[in-house]
Amino acid sequence: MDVAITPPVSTADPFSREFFADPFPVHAALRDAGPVVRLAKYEIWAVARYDEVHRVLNDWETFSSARGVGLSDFKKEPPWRLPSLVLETDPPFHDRTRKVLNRVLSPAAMKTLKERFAAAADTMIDELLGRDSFDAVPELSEAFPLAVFPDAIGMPQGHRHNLLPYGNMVFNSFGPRNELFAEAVRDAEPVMAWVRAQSERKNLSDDGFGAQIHAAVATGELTEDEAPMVVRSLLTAGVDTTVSGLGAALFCLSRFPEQFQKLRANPGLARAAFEEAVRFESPVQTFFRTTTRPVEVGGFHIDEGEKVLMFLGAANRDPRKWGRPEDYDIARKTVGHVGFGSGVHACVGQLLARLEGEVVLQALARKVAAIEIVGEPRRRFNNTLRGLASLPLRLHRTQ
Ligand code: OVM
Repeated sequence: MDVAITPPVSTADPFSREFFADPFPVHAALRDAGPVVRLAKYEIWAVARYDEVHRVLNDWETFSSARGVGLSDFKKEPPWRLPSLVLETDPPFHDRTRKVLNRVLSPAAMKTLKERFAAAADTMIDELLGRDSFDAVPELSEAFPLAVFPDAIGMPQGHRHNLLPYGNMVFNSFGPRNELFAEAVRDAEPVMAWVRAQSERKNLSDDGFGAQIHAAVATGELTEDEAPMVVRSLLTAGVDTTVSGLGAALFCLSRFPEQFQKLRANPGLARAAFEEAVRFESPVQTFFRTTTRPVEVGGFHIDEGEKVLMFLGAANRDPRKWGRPEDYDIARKTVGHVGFGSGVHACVGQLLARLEGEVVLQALARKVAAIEIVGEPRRRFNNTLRGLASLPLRLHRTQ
């Protein structure tokens, strides 16, 4: 006899301002409700436990990205922008693009950037040490990626701040068509044409990531129409994410001074301290998949063509997986965290993100004795990203 098992249902809205202000009680409730939960408000499925999030991320054949990794199902409504050739695709088509990006963002490529990035971080921290106090969001977590990443791409000078409203818009677009999205579209409207122009070969230097992507046309790996689209992926995914990641690390190290002192004692922990901040805050909070077949998850039946929301941030603090998940601990074994995703779509820029995090935290560890929060930190709400609008800091110089 078939027994209809009704799945747990939640009325939570994970795209509301109340949720963004404090997502953690809702994360816990969703994890505790069951291995999958029905979100009544959006008529979708959600997974918030580590095991299920990891499973969904690692079964691309069942949980597809090609119908969009946001709430919108590309099969039911036309995509609002041309779909990404890497994010919003499945193998084997995905792998073609991914191979090019893997090469451009490879360990070997990172080696050539490391010294330059480290020098830029040292200069920036030296400058900030000369100030009484400053807002670490615009002046460090935004300023650093904007100082190094467009150069690495080979973009022309000027207007680089335009990348921020553009990224903010795209990351909001993965959620519902709420007020946050509408606002972000209004903010990004004036920079859309500029962003498109930045992806063209003629506007890129001969020695950056951009030129390397365009070079994949000559090898037959990409078509002429595809190359600017792949550059677009870098411009979209490479700034706001690392801004949120650096902000997360700075916020952690200023809230947990004993952890900063551990880092000062051993600056070699800079990379680990950044990684733990990515687990702890999960700058990218959520992505969706769409089921390609009927599937069972944790004993519950999900039909074909269903949207499944993955709470990366909840998985990264699941007590079923992590000891003392609410502690920011730079000595923690963070291996397995899903802050950069997992599986075939795992963040292709994660080595670049880690390099940026490492050099900034190394500079802090070497030059700064204490990080003081001197004003009220404010969050920036986004349908996908968890980040800050403001973090007023004072840096105390190492004697
Ligand atoms: C892209 C893209 C956009 C946003 C995020 C992302 C996290 C990729 O256009 O390919 O990955």
